[in-house]
This record gives sequence, structure tokens and C-alpha cells, in this order.
Amino acid sequence: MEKNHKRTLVTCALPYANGPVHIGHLAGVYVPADIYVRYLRMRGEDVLYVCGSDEHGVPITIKARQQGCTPQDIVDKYHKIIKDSFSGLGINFDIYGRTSSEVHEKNASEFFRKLYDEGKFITKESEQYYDPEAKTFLADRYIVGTCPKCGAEGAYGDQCEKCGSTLSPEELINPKSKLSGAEPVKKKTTHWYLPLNRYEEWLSKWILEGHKEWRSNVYGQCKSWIDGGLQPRAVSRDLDWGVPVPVEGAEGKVLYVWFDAPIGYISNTQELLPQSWEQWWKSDDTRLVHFIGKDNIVFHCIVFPSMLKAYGDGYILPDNVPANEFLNLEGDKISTSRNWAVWAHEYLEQFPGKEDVMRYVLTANAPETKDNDFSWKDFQARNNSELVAIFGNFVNRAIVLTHKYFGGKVPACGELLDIDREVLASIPELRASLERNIEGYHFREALKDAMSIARAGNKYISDTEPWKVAKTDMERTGTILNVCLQICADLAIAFEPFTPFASEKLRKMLRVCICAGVDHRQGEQQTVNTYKPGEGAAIHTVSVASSFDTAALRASCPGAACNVCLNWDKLGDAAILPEGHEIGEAELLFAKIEDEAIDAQLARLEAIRAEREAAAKAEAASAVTPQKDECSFEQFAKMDIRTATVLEAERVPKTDKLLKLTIDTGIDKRVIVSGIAQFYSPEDMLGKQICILANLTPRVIRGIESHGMILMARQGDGKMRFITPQETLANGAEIG
Ligand code: B3M
Ligand code: ZN
Repeated sequence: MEKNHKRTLVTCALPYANGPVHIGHLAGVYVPADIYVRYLRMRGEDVLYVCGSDEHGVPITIKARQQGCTPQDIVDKYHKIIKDSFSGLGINFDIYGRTSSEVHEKNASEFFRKLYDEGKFITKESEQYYDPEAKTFLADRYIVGTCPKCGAEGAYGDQCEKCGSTLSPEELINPKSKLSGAEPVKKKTTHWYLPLNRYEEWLSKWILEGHKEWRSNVYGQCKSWIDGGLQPRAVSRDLDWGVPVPVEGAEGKVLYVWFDAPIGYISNTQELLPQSWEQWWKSDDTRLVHFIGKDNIVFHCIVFPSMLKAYGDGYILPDNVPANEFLNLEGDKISTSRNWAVWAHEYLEQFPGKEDVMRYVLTANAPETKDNDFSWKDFQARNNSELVAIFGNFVNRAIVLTHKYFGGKVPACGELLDIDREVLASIPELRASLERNIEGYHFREALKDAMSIARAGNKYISDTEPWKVAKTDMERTGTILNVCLQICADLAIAFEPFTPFASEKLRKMLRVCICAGVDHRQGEQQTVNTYKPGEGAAIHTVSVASSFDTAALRASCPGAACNVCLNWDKLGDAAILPEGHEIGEAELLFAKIEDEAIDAQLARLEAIRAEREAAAKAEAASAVTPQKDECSFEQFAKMDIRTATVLEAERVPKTDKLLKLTIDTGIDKRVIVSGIAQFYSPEDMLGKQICILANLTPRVIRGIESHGMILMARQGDGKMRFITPQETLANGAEIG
């Protein structure tokens, strides 16, 4: 890896603490970031890994209102759930902070104040929506209405979830307050704006000229923002939840959540490292990488950098902003409000011990270049036919056979044949590709490289058949198993970033440890969340910086039964495990996932889908069309509406919709052609008393002359029923 930096600061988008995290979040941001961090640590890089909850913003106040509690209750609840989900999946940040912390409030406030004092903001008076009943201004998400782009109901003031368009509240058709349902009125208010236009040229140089290597989705979005001309952006809101605007006369105003949230990265670093945080944020030899989802690109590439630029004081800018596209679930967009998601905390409960499987599947299907789909069948297939059948199966055969023929000791490596040399030579090549891919943020491809090592091992053991060779040639059997065990050690290294739980299990079987940064096993797993130079310097410097000094490492490997310490640099070494090294018992690395578990998940989703469809149907059925223009009594009186009875009914040949009815109108017997065949069969209509418009000008329909029209009631979803008197009357009774 190119090294013109001393340390890497990795941040992950701060999840809103208004709900649990789901697989879309994991695939988009947290799993790739975790792979990246684990990899860098194994390479001996000094990495700080920062995240936390985003505890301000309208989604939180809305949730609190829905649940009848305070915003604080909401953030307390979800902060814990989210934090536990991450650690359950092995995503161990150095700090998982909160934007409601004191440090953060102070930081965000001071940040604003400095820009304010230095005249970096402009103020603008504008008209904004105000709820006259709730007596409050309505932030974007508090206004709902019809989407001007796709016509969907329930679009928000900032976005339509149906078609994904970005909206402004003014664009909504029939806007309604989410608080009271009232029609909002426009009212004057003043806000502070960051004039992004002042930074346009600078941004263009920095990104469009200087970061052509960024992912094309990220670069493309930046380019279209910059080319479109940047506008001043409001950095305050009329709200009562958030960091108060620290200026006289700003009562009832708070910092816009997207102003304070990115400062949260800095606050969290500061909370963890009150003495040395500046080294991570203000030093040119720190490399900053933001992992985010695609909906956060503008904030991380345009707004936050402009804020930092305006602030000055040596803040560094991101070196890269790997943003992913979205993950869908079973072909449908993931949606929190529709409960169309796989929630991380539920997954962890329902699939204990399968943390790695989710990490693996989300990486194999990572939405890196386009939106991608998660399906439970694919999840099962990848587990059963890749993790179990290839990776697990290979490791199991190698370890079981070593116990069977060599008493659990690594056998000697004798003379190598071509087949041995070939498999051993393939690993450094795969390693090089894996490194290129991870360092270029192509995690899907990197995982394929790691999996190729397992495939190579599995093929090698199948081709060399040591269980057959053992009948005649123990020395050759030993060589084959020696090669297999070296590949097992390679797998423990290569898979540590992707499937850390399996890597740990494998290390236990091989009785080795790993220098994965601060995660140097010491009987009990060290918590990785303890990056504390000063008091915890030993953890940091010993296990990261000098962990590749094998002697020092062994010395710091107290009492563990291992005498081999792995590190990234050993990947591909043909003699990682020395002859005679004693390995542990075989344990299954991955277990098969049976159909029942998958069917249960599919049934759950099916039930949600059915419920949603039923609700949509009911809503459509109850939709009423607006009242028509007035008509006079004279106009109405012209219509001759009467009762009649159906005497004969038949389908009009070659049509789906038409019935030919012969009716008794009391005046005469006549034929009416009616478009009701979708709703009634000829038998249904026979003998029924109906109401007709008798004096409608006759029309020829499909060659049949029709004399009048049957009165039908039509519901919002198109369902139709004919009108019939409450009790049978004489035919020809006038209606009106
Ligand atoms: N909370 C938005 C999101 O979850 C937001 C990220 C903040 S990162 C500073 O999409
Ligand atoms: Zn829309």
C-alpha cells in the first residue's frame, strides 16, 4: 500500500437513533468499513475507527410523537439497540458516541459560533410552512402531501419515498401538517445559511480535478452538484430538538441536523482521545476515509468539507468517500416505515452464531456499483454451497486427517510435486489481487479472492486424495496435509476482515493467534473498543505498531497455547505452521442452514407484503372522486330514470366486458348493452330488478343498438355494483 500517511481515520455515517439498523445500512456502510479497518490493522496500520448515533433531526421528534414519548427516550432506546447490533456483528468501533453528548453540544455550538463571528454565514428571511393549529414551523419531514413527480400520496417535504425524488415542501400538492393534519400556512422566518457558492471553485479544484479516482457514483454526484451551481444552504431550523443556535435572538431555533452530525465525528474522536484527537483531524499525515450510503454524498463531499474549509484551523479533508448504492430486499426497496427490512438485532437473535454468514452474504452482494438485491434463498445458497461446502469442508478435511494420521501434529513437508507447487504459488497471486481490491474499496472482488484461496485448497485436497495415498505412502500424505494446513492458516488470515468469527474459530483449531491490531487474542478476547494511548498505550503500540516483531509478539502472547502468531505478511508463505506444531480438535466452521429457517423468514415477509397489499386495496376502495360541477334542477329533471327487470342476458360475443340485456321497462321491452361482464355473469343478472336511464340517446355498440343505460355505483378501486330498489317495485317506477 502506498504510504504517505502515518495513520488512517475511518468514519462510518452516524445512524439516526430513530430505529434499529437493517441489512441495507450494514451492506452500504458498516460491513465494508469493518473489512477495511480489520485489513489495515492486520497490515500494521494505525487506524482509528469512529462512529456513533445521530440523535438530532426531525425523524427522531416524529418517532417520539408517534410513540407518545420524548425524543430523549427514543434516542436512548435506539442508541443501545444499534450499538449492540454492531458489536454483535463484530463491528467494533473504537468509539460509538452520541451527538447528544456534552462534548458534542459544546463542539457544534462553538463551531457555529466561530463561523458566525467571522461572517461566514449569510442570513435570509424566507416564508416557510407553519402549522396554525400546533403553532409551530414545520420542518421538511413534518409536511406530507402528494408527490409532484409521481403522484404518490404521503410524500415528505424533502423526499418522496415512492419515487426517490428530492423535493422541497413548496412542491408538494395538497400539503398537510403531519402534526395536526391542518393545512399549513406560509410564515416569515429568518435562518443562517452557509453560502456554498463561495466554495464552488475551491470544491471543483479539490474534487473534480483532484479526486478523479473516487468511485464514479460519488464523483458523478459531486460533479452534477458543482456543475449545477451551488446555492447557500440553511444551517438552522425552527425546532425544539437539537443544538440551540448560540446567537442572541435565535430562540426556538436549532442547528440543522446535517450541520451538527458530521461535527459528531470530531466530537466522538475528542471524547475518546481528549489529548490527542487533533492528531487525527488536523495533521496532514492522517488519511481520512468516510464510509457512507449514496444519499449522504452531498453532505460529506460538498457541505462538510465547505464547513471545514470555512472553519480553517488545519482540518483535513477526506482522502476518499466510498459510498455504496442501495440494497433491496426480495426485489423490493427496503423501507423502515413499511417494515420491509431485515433488522440486524432480530437477525442476531434468530440466527445465533451466524454473524459471519450475514457479513459474507452482504459483501458478496455488496451494492458497490449499482443497487443490489438480498434474497433469503441466495443467503442460504451462499452459506450452504460456499461457506459450508468449500471453506468449511476443506478446513474440516485437513484437520480431521491430520489427527487421524499424524496425531494432530503438523507433518513434515517432503519433496514438492507440481500440483503442490502450483497451489502454493497461486496464493501470493490471490493475495496481491485481494490487497489491490481492498485498497481500491472493491470489497466484493476482494471477497472473491479470499474465497478463491478456499476453492484452491478444496480442489487440491480433492485432487490429491490424501485419504487414499495414506494406504500406501505416509510421507507423501504428510506433505499433502502440510500444504493443506498452510492453506488453512492462509484462510485464517485472508478471512479475518470478512468473517472474523470463523477466522477466530479457525485460529483456535490451528492453535495460532493473530496480530489483528488490538485484537491480539489473550485467552479472553480483548475488547477492541479500548484505544486509549496513555493508559492503554500498551494495547495500541504493542499489538499494532510492533506486532510484527515476532519475538515481542510471542512475549506478549501470555499463556496462550500457541507458538505461532499470524499476520498479514505471512499470507502466502509456504511454511507458516512449523513441522510438529500441535493443532486443536476439528470444529465445524459453518453449519448448514435448513429450509425451515429460510421459509420462516420468507413467510414473515410474505405476511408483511400481504398486509401492505390489503391496506393499499382498502385505501383505494375508499378513495372518493371529487364532486362534479353543479347541475340545475331542470337539467336533472330531463333524465328519465326508472326501474326495470332483466328478462334475458347473454355475453356479447368476442368481448370481455359487455353483456346484452333484454329488459322490461314497464313501457316496453328493449335491449341495453352494458359494460358489466367483469362484475356480473349473465346468470347473475337474470330476473334482477335494476335502475336505468331510459331516455339516453340510443347507441350502436358492437353492432347492437342499445336503448338506455344501467345505473351502477363505482368504488375507488373500480369495483361496480348495480343499483336496485330496496324492495321490488313495479317496472317503470320513476326515480327522482
Ligand atoms: N444520520 C443520515 C443517514 O443515516 C445520517 C448520517 C449522518 S453522518 C454525519 O442516512
Ligand atoms: Zn414521488
